[in-house]
Amino acid sequence: MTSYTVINPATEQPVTQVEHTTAEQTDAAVERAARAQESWRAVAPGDRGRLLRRFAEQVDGHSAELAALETAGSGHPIGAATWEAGQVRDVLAYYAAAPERLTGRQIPVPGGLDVTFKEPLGVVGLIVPWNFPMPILSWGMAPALAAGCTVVAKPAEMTPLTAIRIGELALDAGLPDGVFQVLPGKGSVVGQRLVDHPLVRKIVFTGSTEVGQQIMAGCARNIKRLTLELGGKSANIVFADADIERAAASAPYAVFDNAGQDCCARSRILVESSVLDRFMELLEPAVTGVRVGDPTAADTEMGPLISAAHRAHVASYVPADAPVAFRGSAPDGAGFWYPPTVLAPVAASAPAYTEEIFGPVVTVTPFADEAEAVSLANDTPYGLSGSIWTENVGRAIRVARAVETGNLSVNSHSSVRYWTPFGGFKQSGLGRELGPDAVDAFTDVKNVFIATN
Ligand code: TAP
Repeated sequence: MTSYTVINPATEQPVTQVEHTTAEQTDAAVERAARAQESWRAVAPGDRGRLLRRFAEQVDGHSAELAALETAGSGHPIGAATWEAGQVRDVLAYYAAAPERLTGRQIPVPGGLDVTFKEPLGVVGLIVPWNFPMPILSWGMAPALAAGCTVVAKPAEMTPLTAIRIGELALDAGLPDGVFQVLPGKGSVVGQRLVDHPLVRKIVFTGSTEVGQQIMAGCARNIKRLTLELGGKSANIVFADADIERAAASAPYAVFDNAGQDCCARSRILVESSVLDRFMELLEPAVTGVRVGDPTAADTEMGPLISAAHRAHVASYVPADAPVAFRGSAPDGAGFWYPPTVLAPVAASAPAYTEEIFGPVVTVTPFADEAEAVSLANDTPYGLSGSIWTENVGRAIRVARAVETGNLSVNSHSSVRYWTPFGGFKQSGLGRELGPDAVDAFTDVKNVFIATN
């Protein structure tokens, strides 16, 4: 059996060693999940809700421990990691109310009665990336469990620690054996087996568009249900009539959150030409003011990148002749540090402008008018997120409707609320997570006609 040494990205020191799950162990876990599903779906709705609330309480009671694990294993600043553990608790508590609301319909038909049932799909395979190990795990896990599905989760190879601990907390909360299992290991082994195994009825995948394409092809073999949350190259559009001070102060947090390792990162700032100079003047202190450093310190805003290889990848977007307008700071010495970096002016063909960087690098591009802003924002195969800054409410709505992306904020850089739907347009994904309807994605509708004559 092989194993993986989890490395602290801020110190480059080993944290712990985690054994890889094999393909045979993955099959055994899927079979256990399929057996557990028979009884889990039969648990009375109120009791299923109660168990999920207890699971939320367990997470809440261990949130400091989970946050510290994430800081050590993923380099997230402790403040952010604490929020992420709270997100798992809140998502579980939100979907704990769903089992008692999984209602079907009664449809008028001649000669009888027609009713529909929302039946749980069965075993769900949940494949999670390394950038937000806790929240993304919870977004699939909680509604699937609420629907009466059982879940086999595969965390990213580099960041398995919090998922493993959350799996233990599920058992402590009283979830029956086999209802929620966490299998650390490789995507090419555990992830692939979840995609291929006929007893896994749905895959929830969050990760790169390239791997998402392979997974979609794999799911086609068994007509497996699929949710895909993929990459992004989102725009932050600043109009001349906006509150430019607020727009500039917020812009670093729209892209450098989690060191830019964020699918919703607004990594292209588009600014109306007439206010470009003023915006850049205001952006510089906002960028240099981002507190980058020791992720265990309470006031740190940005930590390191996940690995040396990822840092080299991010750095490749900023070659020696790159048009660096200004950059923030980053510690020297051990740790996979990279400073917040602003590139301007950039060519429309520059990889930093066209590709998802997944690091703290942002480009700034001017536009002449609303039509050009929309056209630039849409000139990408992705469509996940974005922001619009304007004081004109008509324009805000017009542009929000015109930008081909799933999640937009006006005069804000916020991205995800667990009680509103989240997901991508175009190559950023398929299906929606979160919000009041997310449980439906883990059920199939069964239609039953009962003759009365
Ligand atoms: P990927 O390399 O695509 O990996 C994501 C997950 O898939 C990991 O658990 C990985 O396992 C697994 N995997 C890899 N190959 C697989 C295969 N052949 N079959 C099944 N599973 C496989 O992405 P990443 O680098 O971890 O994450 C970054 C990407 O995720 C970015 O593009 C980012 O935009 C996207 N992302 C999107 C969202 C949303 S909500 N849209 C949120 C976060 C991240 P290993 O760890 O073993 O490789």
